[in-house]
Amino acid sequence: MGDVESPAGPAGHPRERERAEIAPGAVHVPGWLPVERRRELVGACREWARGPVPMRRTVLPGGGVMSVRTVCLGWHWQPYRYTRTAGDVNGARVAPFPGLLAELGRAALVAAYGDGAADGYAPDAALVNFYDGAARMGMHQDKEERSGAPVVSLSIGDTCVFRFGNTGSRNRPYRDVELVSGDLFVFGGPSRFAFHGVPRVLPGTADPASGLRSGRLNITLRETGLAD
Ligand code: MD3
Ligand code: FE
Repeated sequence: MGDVESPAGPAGHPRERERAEIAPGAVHVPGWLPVERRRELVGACREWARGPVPMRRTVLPGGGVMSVRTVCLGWHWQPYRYTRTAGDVNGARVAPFPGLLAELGRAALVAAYGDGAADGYAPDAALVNFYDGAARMGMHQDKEERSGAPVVSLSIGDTCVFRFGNTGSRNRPYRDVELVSGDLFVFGGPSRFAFHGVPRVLPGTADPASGLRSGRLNITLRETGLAD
């Protein structure tokens, strides 16, 4: 330690693990979630995973099964729409959207974009994704929402490689960014409808203090723009 580095980092190399705008409207805030909040969220996710709609692997219309396990809150997502009941799982009504996640989502927007960014932001759906060491998520867009509001993403547990692409196709150009336990990523503005995916998880990289021994949790908060 000792020497003060320039914002660009030593010898002009970009420093990692600092707030970064990856593309217009796409802001990465490393380590945003305090370890205590990570622990709380891991505990809450364990409860949410039990039901009323249990966490499961989503079956795609072509018969494929996702490797990621998912449970939804507020609205149930199934390919490719939101419903209040999980007709593709057990028919139960999805759990209500927790007030604590709405507050967390607003705080996340302020952290990413600054004061005032959360005015009027009212996320009403959460997808909780669990990745074991072999799980992946292919390049896709999230476009079932009827709202252009930003999507908030929180990562806990094992580090993953997150691939952030463009709005035109699932192919290049894209950027690969490591998402580490505690990281926040917000996708708004022109980035809201960009293709993105998770090509791999890096097993053994979780911070045990967060309460996950292995695997990765990702919580995304969305405004669906839907009403009952
Ligand atoms: C960019 N989840 O749940 S989080 C998803 O890590 C999803 O589990 C991934 O993609 C995960 O749909 C990536 C980052 C993310 C989430 C939603 C987005 C990026 C996004 C919506 C629009 C643009
Ligand atoms: Fe997505």
